[in-house]
Amino acid sequence: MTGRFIAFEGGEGAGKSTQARLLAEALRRRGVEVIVTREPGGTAGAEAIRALLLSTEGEGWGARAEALLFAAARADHVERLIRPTLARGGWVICDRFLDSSRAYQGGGGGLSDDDIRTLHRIGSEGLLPDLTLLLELPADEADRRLALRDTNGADRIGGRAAPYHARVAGAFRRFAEEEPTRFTRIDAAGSPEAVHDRIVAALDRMPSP
Ligand code: T5A
Repeated sequence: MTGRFIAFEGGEGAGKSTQARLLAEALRRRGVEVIVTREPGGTAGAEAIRALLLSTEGEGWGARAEALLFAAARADHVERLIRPTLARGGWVICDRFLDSSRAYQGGGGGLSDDDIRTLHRIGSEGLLPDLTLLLELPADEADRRLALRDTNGADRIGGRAAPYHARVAGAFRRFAEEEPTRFTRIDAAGSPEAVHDRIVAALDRMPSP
């Protein structure tokens, strides 16, 4: 038996980490073995790459180097954590996955979708989640939540200008319209509990393997 792979996607501050945690707790109450992990990160190597990507020190990375680093972090994460967990029947909840690279390095950074998908094919053999939950929240509400939390400022990518993040949001919307069966759109407004209930309803509609 293989486990199930669920990814949370969406813009900054939409509530992905909060909802990943709440969903894991709900699944554990149902007796499911589940891990919560994140991108970039999740393994020692990928966390090291995360630090390189998100640090605000130094001059940062060009769009191509950035895309390669995200793909390298994902390759390590898939090989060392995600695939082994699924193979032993565990569930994986991942805070961001491939579609973040498509939205940020593609939509935001200008790389082609074909190039991002090629990097993913090489790095991670094209692995895709069984369910991708796209959390959608108006930018002003996300900004309000982040202002309350990030009193020390944003990381290198989160701190990019509003037009960059508008392109990211537009890209996520386009992906969901293009692949309505792969993406489940979740209204991320309201209390954490209300959003969680929408997610559990979406999960319960997911076909059995
Ligand atoms: N990136 C990542 C790429 O460019 N390419 C890639 O391929 C990948 C994988 C990752 C950065 O890297 C980029 C995208 C990002 O810029 P990150 O630190 O993981 O950096 O940042 P995010 O994924 O954006 O995560 P955040 O932590 O900023 O936002 P979340 O997880 O969406 O939101 P969360 O749950 O932390 O909530 C934010 C705040 O709002 C509160 C929370 O308590 C928290 O304070 N909150 C709510 N408040 C009111 N109502 C609700 N319903 C709330 N839900 C949460």
